[in-house]
Amino acid sequence: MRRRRARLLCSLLLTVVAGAGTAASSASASPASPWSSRSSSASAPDSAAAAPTPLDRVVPAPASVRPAAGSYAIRPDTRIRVSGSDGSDGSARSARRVGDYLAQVLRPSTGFSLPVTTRSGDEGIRLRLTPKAAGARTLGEEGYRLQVTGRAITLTARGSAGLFHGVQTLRQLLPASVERTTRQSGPWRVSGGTITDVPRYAWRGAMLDVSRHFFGVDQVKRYIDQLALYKINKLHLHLSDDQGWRIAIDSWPKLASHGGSTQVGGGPGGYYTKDDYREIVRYAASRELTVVPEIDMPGHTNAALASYAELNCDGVAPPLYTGTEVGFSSLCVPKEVTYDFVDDVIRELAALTPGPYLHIGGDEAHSTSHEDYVAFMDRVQPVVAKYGKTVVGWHQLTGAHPAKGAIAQYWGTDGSEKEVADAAKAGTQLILSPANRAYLDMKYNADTPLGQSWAGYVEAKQSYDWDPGTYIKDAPESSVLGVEAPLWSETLRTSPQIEYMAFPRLPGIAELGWSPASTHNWDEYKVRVAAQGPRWDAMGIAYYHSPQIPWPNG
Ligand code: TNX
Repeated sequence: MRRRRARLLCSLLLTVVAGAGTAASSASASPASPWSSRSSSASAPDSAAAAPTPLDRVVPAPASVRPAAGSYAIRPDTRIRVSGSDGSDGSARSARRVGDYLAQVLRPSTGFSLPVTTRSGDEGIRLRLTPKAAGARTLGEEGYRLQVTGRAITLTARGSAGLFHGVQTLRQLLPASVERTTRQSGPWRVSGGTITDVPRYAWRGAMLDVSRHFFGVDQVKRYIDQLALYKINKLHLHLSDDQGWRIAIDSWPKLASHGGSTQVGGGPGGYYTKDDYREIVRYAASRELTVVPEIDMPGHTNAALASYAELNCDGVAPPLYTGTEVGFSSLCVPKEVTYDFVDDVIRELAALTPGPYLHIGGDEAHSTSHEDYVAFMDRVQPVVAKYGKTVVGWHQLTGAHPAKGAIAQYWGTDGSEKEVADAAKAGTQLILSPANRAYLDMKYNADTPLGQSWAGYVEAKQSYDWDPGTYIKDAPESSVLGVEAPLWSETLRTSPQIEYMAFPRLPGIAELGWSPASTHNWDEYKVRVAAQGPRWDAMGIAYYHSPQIPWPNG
């Protein structure tokens, strides 16, 4: 009964979202938007009054948890003590940056001043970045240790990413109301004990399709903040497709000005200036995410073909496209100008991108012959290397000749593709995004008002319950670099719509990427993810109330 009411409420809310224009979807609009479930959960029992959250009630599940007696309470006079190593490795600055971030999270809801200080002390919240400490060696760049006693919370890491991920764990150990932006009553207690945590995989990605519908910088930042909560470390931006070219390229200006001028359904579209893109990269880095830009080629290129007639084999520019069909466009493989274009685009994009990866797409090239596809990839992959980047491509690349070091992103469903396994055996690393598990744009069920269903319905359990290490038949487990959750935007226009599709599935994919396989257990996971619901309410995240998950607030 409660569930049915929750579902009804959900679909009502969705009707509101579906009708909301893009203006209502900017980051700043969210906390106060009619979407936020703040008011509905304000009357829920205050979880802060209950026992503090057990140390293992965290998503992704930590690698090791040792509970101990007692707890630490953040108080009005608590300080955040940051320290780096004595050397000039920048660790002191990084520790301060993470300390400032933690303070920003905690100050509004606690109402405490929480000064960030480099003064040492054996009490308070202590963030220690010790790149060379012997005891920290096993933590790697992304791992952390969180020790909680009655006197102090001590977070130790070797890299700023580890410290930052540890802060995300600490947030989840505090009452959900800590995420609110107005003063709450507390108390702010954290259970005693030690968490030692390292990721299973190096690649824990999320992809946002900004081509089918364009999302502005603030919307992307809002999503970055949500990804960071679950220790996602790659933001893959699908920057071009048939419906829109979304990044300014100086040497081919019409790509953005014309190719970016519309979107699915014929709206105004948009594109990132180079400064916009730099700002996204900077913000992502401040949340320990690396941006992976994608220019999809040789198919999915109508927006480019519409912008420059010479890129077409017949020399005629097609009209802009605002539908949702795929597979009808192709760059002209035999023409030399195609490679001038590709070189210029990759050069400018590589120069803007500090991360080591550049994604060249390569999926659904149904209008390119196999021979042309192979010839195109043989010419284009070395261009990516020439500009100092590592090739990432959709797994169709494994049907051509993946360059040495190239990474293939798997988006099939059952893991049976022989060419993918063969490439993996020959050294190609794999990112797993099986469409019937990891695609966040698939409908949850027949009633989901957004999304697609070509890979089936993907409920929360279906999305979580698989093993990336063994998913591709006959691929060595060591070839798996990690996982990624793509969010295609044919049906999505607003931040609440992004959130409805991403939550609760995204945290499940994040857990597959982070947590040891030994922790994998749906019945335990569903309880941990249920505890995220009140946090999402507090943050104004418009999530899907999956009936498979025992939400504490219905
Ligand atoms: C397949 S997955 C696509 C996209 C669509 C998506 C919709 C992949 C590499 N290509 O072009 O947007 O399905 O679910």
